[in-house]
Amino acid sequence: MKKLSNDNKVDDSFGTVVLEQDPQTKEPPQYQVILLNDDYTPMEFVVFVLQTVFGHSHQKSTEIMMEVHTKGCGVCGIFSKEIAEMMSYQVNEMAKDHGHPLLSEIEPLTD
Ligand code: TYC
Repeated sequence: MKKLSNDNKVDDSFGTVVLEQDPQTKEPPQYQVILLNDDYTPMEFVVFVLQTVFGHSHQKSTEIMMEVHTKGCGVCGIFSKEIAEMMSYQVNEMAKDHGHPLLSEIEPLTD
């Protein structure tokens, strides 16, 4: 492959012009914060955590909590790696501080 110009166009030697992403303009990877279900954490506490850590409304927090409760896990939000790590840490620490087994984890978003 040969670089044709500065605007990220590449000739694949079959005469096809392919658009190539400039590494400098590539978006940073994003991460989902996933909340896991358990049998013991009170529903109201999960809603409280979602409102406090993620800033979701009471309505939205209740929807996410019910999704986790019925399906086993659910997405609280999508962030950069550093922010997702911080949010997940806050959830897990809040749960520990209150003696609940509630856990969250982060997972890279693949496109
Ligand atoms: N399953 C819990 C209960 O019945 C509620 C719950 C919801 C716990 C979501 C964790 O991430 C969770 N009390």
